[in-house]
Amino acid sequence: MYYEKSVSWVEQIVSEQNAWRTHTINLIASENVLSRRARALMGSDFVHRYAEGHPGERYYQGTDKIDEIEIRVKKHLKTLFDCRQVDVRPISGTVVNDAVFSQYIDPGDIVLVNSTAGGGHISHHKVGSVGKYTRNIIDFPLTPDGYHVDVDKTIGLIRTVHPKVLVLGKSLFLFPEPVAALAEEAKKANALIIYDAAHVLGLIAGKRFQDPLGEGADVITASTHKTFPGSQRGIAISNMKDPEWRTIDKGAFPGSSSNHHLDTLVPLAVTTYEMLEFGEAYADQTIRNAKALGHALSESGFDVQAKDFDFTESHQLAVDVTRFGRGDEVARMLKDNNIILNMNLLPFEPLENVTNPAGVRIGAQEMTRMGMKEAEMKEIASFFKQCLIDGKFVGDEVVAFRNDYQSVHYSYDAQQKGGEREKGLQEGPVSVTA
Ligand code: DSN
Repeated sequence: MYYEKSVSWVEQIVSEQNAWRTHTINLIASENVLSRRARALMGSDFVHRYAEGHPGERYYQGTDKIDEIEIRVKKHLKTLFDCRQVDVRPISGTVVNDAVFSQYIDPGDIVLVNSTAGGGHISHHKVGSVGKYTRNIIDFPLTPDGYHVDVDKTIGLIRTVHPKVLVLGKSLFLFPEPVAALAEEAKKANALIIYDAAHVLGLIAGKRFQDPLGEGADVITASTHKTFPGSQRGIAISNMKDPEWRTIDKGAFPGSSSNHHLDTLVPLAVTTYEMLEFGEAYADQTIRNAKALGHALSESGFDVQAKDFDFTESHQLAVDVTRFGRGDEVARMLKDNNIILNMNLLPFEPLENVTNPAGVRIGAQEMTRMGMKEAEMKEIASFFKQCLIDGKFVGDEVVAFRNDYQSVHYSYDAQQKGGEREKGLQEGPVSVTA
């Protein structure tokens, strides 16, 4: 019988993780860090509690305080995204996708999505959420560079197959989607445009990416913890009017979640303030950093994708690493040097390569939030070169480098100095009212 006599090993592992990941160069494009002020609110009494439905119409007593937080965070999110409707109850990006897909996709419906190799998220595919509702899933045609939807071919496809839904947005997401170019044709075909903004929500909030609703998308789904540097949850955003929005509301509850994990809603309220106040500067620097890293890696001899398009307009880069091995091997080599990223299929690769693809994906958002700028991106590119091209171990240098970047910028943390931060948790400026 497996039975360890103490739980201290759990505490030990958590403390090792904290020490390790605060001293690694974190380039996973789907992650970010909470500010100290947001994180300090986790683990409150809300971690024990339940709430279903909407504030004021709950199925449990004792929800007065979370009701107040939920009402106010939604108001602030509506200000941030300049929209009519927000649902903060889905507990992740995939859960919010399922909440929306379940309401709009019926057996036999045709749905256009980004292919897996073209960057599409697993929830958009046959084995994911869309596949639970229909098998008729067609990939958007791509332009020869592989990183853009081919608009003319897609318009032809819409006219021929009459899709019910277009799912734009993806996980390997270097450039804006052609929402405006497809919106008119989608409308003529009576097709709904769902825009999965999980990766770029923080860039949209910071007004440095496209404006999907303004360009004609019907609903945005997203997680709240990639470029949007919040707690791990999901969100739906739209300008639909109430009767239509009620469909998505039902998809969120009771359709895809009941209690919505109140402990993680609380820090989201703080992150929303941070994005209202510092979001534009953060989004701007994130994209500058991604571009700077793309240039520096390319100059060092790496095959950074989409060179003809200046590598990226988002937080991400894609690199073909086949010169050094497969993506999984290269990601492991970098991890052994304290540089953390993930392997990724590149456009037009066969799906069989999913566990040993040609590429790796890089995200600049977390290191941007830790205060790094273009100069630091050059240093990161140099670590890549030393490790992968020169075959040197740079793990200790990476730890020493990262030691200088330990506070979260674009947040209230950054306004307080050193030991003042903890005290500051109670005191930072709050300039937006509910
Ligand atoms: N698959 C995750 C990613 O893009 O990393 C998102 O769920």
